[in-house]
Amino acid sequence: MEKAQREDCLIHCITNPISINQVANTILALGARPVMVEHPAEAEEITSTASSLLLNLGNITDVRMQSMKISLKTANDKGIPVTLDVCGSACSSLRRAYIKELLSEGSLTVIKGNYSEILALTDETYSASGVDATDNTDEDMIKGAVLSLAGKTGAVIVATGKTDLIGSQGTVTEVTGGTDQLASVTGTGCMSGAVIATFLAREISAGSVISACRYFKKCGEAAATPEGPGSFMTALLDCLASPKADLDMTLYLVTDSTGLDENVFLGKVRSALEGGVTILQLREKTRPTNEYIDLARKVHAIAREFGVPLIIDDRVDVMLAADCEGVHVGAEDMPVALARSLIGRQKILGATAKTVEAAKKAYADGADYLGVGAIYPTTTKVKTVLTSTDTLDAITKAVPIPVNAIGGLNAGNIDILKGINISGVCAVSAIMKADSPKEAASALKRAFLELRRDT
Ligand code: TZP
Ligand code: MG
Repeated sequence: MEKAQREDCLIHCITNPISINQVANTILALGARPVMVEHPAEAEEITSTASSLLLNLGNITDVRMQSMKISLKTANDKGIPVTLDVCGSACSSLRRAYIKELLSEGSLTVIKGNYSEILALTDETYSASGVDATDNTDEDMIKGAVLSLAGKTGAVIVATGKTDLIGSQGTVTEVTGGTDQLASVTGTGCMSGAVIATFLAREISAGSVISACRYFKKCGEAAATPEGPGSFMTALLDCLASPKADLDMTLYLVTDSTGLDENVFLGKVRSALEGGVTILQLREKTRPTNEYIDLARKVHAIAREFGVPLIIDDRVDVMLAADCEGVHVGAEDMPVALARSLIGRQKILGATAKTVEAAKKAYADGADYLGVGAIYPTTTKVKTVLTSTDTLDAITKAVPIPVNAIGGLNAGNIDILKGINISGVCAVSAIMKADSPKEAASALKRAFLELRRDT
């Protein structure tokens, strides 16, 4: 299926009343449109106009059971992805029997439940009381259940827990992170199902499901608050709505495709992401606009598999055309305030600053983060001057947004940054010119994390 535009994505949800509002708000936060319809006489009509169908068995009723079957058939006929949240399957034989019926009548894209709920679908003897996850279940046992269910049903299986386990075609991917606070409010499991259904509306793939799980965990982490569960839920929705919320500046790769064949270049980017790059910037100085947009789309697809935001260097138009997460501007590019007014509040806006004054102005004009350098002389083609570590230090103290260092940095020379409150390091050649961008990225990340720990 063609990847749908955000505003085109209608997500039909047949879900429970406990969390219906949170589920609808989650979908809205992701830029898609929720429709919560459960009358059997409306099910076919509504599903046929949707980009994705979410079925959630929480607090199930006869009416919803009837509608779900109608909507499943409609979705299957029209090639619309179906996410089944098997909420409560561990505590209800009615639900387990119903899931079997659904599986015999149609096909599911994703089956999602907590560890107990997934286990209950493969082990007839397993049962639990209540709908909450029991995280003390053996992870290897869950992996086995995930693989066997994936094999039997052809669906991507998502078992959520401290580590999400996503099974598809013989492999299990682990997604770690998140926060215990996700269990402090009701409905977060249903919300994660909504995130999966919404991601599937844009792209039907196991990678899309993995990205959804990563995104939800990152938003949970970013929303964690000592205030308590009420504030956490509010923050969680805010985080889901903004790609900035989970901005991880630890390892910022700025690309350089000079002299590289496109496939080699994309391979290097993928390898770097495998090595732990947390934010990516596509930097193209001479490429014609149409080719820049085309390449941005390709790089964006790869970055999304890793849940990493893609920032476009200099070009607001290219960023908007490829619907990337943000743009980075330097002193000779579009002014920060103007860029902000063109891209709106949600997109990430980065700026280069070489003085405290420029940093303060960029912050006041709407920058979300700053790149500061060159710290060392650089071999990468760039118009820059050296920035002292004293200036870098002063900038981190002058603005409340993340500040990254850039310029000639590699795993062996970042000790110079010790004691300075930067959020991460940026690199071009240390990663792009390495034989293994994966190893170079992972070494640089490790070096920075060690430096931060020792600071
Ligand atoms: N801005 C300041 S230095 C620089 C940019 C884009 C290039 C950094 O490249 P490298 O290869 O990491 O020194
Ligand atoms: Mg620039």
